[in-house]
Amino acid sequence: MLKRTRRVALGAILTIAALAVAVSFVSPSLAQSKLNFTLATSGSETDQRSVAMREVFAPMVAGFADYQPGYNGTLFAQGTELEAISRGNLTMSIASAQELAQFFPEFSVFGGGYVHQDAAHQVRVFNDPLMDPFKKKVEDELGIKLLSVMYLGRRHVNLRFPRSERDVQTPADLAGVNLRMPGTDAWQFLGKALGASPTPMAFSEVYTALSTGAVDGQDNPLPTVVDAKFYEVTKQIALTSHLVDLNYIAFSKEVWDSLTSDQQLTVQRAADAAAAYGRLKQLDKENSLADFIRSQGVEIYTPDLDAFRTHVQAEFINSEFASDWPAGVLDKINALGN
Ligand code: KDO
Repeated sequence: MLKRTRRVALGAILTIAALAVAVSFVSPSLAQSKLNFTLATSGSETDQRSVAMREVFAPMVAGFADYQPGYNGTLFAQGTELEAISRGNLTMSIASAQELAQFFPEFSVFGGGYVHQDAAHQVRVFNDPLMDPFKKKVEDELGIKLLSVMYLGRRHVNLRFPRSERDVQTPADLAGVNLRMPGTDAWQFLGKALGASPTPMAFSEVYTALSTGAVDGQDNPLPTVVDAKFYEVTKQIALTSHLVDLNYIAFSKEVWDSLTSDQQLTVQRAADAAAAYGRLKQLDKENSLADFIRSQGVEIYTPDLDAFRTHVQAEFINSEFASDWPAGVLDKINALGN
């Protein structure tokens, strides 16, 4: 009797052990059946585009994909993300038009000074048929889908010098100013068109470069000045609004093609929802941060905007960049403005 009980108990233990082994084999493969969407950005975790992707995009795709973001350029350095997606090493990035212009020079039109007028204009341009050949080329030749357009904001000139040392009213007042700009040709040209001497540098290095005086200034929207704490190491902001800046949500075409049509629809909706949410948050911050920045000892003022607009637009129109813009595209963009 005792023998039989022991046999039954042993049997039960073996069955449980076998089940445990089976489960331990099954669970990893179940976990793997969910996709991993990696995203690389040089933005911080608290940047509104990052927040929007984490709080809006990620939950919407959670049924079939885990969202895995890498902030502050830790997954891939700024400017190398598109190549990483193209090679199959990354799913997504938050890409600038100037980065795309490295592969397709015509994209420099979307990074041209005083081209977009505001956030709504960016959206109209992105959704207009004028974008179709641009999107198609990126898809066909780089294997990347541009899902949606995110709003970064109006870029302004932000300098280490107090205004008493350098009052920036016109482009001539930026002569000799060593202005950090992101590191592609189209970005560098924007710095030159502003009248400054541009220096290429990754976003993650800007704070230190400002604090040590390796550069005289940088350009970014007010929310970025606050998020990256540039107000700690600068003394003035001239509200040049020289670029209403955008980023595209770039997505691997290879991964896209592996999705079901329902999943594709969900990813597209999630990207649009995140972009819309981030845009509203960023606009809100842009409209409310000036007082805080001033309270930190940074003077904020409006320079001669006509002088900047006229100069920067003429520089672009007469540049080699403009010769890459498809005929009539600037007129179409302008026609979508206010
Ligand atoms: C920057 O390097 O100044 C910039 O603002 C350029 C943008 O296109 C974008 O890459 C942004 O940095 C990063 O996302 C960090 O905010």
